[in-house]
Amino acid sequence: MERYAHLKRTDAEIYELIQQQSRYETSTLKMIASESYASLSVLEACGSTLTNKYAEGYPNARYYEGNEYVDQIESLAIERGKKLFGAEHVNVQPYSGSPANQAVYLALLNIGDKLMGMPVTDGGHLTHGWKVNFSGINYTQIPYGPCPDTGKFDMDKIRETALKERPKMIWAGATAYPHKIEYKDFRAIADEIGAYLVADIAHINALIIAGIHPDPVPYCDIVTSTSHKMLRGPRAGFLLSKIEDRLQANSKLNLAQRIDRAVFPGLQGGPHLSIIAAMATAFKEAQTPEFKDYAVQIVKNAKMLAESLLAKGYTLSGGGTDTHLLLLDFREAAFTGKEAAKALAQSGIIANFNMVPGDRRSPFVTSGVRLGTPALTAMGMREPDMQRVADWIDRVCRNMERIEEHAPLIRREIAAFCSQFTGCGG
Ligand code: DSN
Repeated sequence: MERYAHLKRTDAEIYELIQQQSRYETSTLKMIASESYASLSVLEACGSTLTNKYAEGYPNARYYEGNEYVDQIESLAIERGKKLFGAEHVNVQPYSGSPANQAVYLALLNIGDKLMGMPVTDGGHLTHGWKVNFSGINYTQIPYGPCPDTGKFDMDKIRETALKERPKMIWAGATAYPHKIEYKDFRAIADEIGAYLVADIAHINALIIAGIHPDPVPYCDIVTSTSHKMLRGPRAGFLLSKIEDRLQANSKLNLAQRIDRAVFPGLQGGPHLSIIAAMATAFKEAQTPEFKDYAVQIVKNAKMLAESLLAKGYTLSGGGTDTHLLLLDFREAAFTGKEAAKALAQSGIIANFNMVPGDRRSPFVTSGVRLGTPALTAMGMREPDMQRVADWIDRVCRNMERIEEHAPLIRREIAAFCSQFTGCGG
């Protein structure tokens, strides 16, 4: 049967918009660093009849009857997650990354407590204590970030801040940091002040799975993640943790129990079972050699893109990348990050404007553009393709003042180029 056959018949408007979005994505260069493509198997599980079921609670301890099969599905997701990450405890119920992070606060902190995290403007996430987010409204963020001159963390400076402020928890994680995060160093600081260490690996989980990025699991009390982004799973979140609480050995509930209680009933009601099934599928796919190749290629592609842009005279925050993303630094340019992102999108290169270390422009316009390679890698692109991508980016940036004239031609070239790649799942 034709895919989406029923939807096409009963809701042609939504069907057509989905088709258009799908065609748009596959005929442009999807370079938003937090996006990739879920496999068809993951999409099928997301669209399954499991969406009809309520199962508040956890496997074998539900508040509803009729969960024999969904218990098996959630248990499978948990077991696969444990194996994939080497974690003692896994919770697969968070609706997404932000609710997963919310559960961490509920499990570890009291309202008003101090935590150390990176402001959004330094490459952190909203939920790491940003002032307009619940995490900044209810808790006290002690900020840290990369040095404006090097674009990298200065661990001595981070330690100094931690010793002075003594936060109860430290976030190690980012949405716009192109370098490796050394969890071991963060753990040493956390140990000195008796703080919890929590990693948010939403952006880099596939690199950790492939063994090409330091592994947070041995060093962190809790690790949070999304299952979409480079993991290529459903739009959801999950939590990995130790079972015992190393800072409160005598507490009535251990760490794993506190995490589970924070997710349900603390924050959420019924788990999204179709999504949990899709997460189990994504965890299975992530154990294959093909997935590891994909993760390794993401970084090779990012490095080649960085090299090609540097060779053309562009400035990259931190001088390049060790991960899946790079930050084009337009602090000295006549145009803003926002103007560049718009011109790139008009030309078929979809990215987002982003603050860069030392940015003097406002977060609403910024001086940077964040570029990521997961989706292009999932489509099947390799290093030589990145050189072509760099050429197009360069053409857009060199012709900002006459972009209306140049964009249609570049966009047609990119659409023809993208049509050669079939690995995008959708
Ligand atoms: N919004 C995501 C990103 O683009 O980095 C993080 O959750």
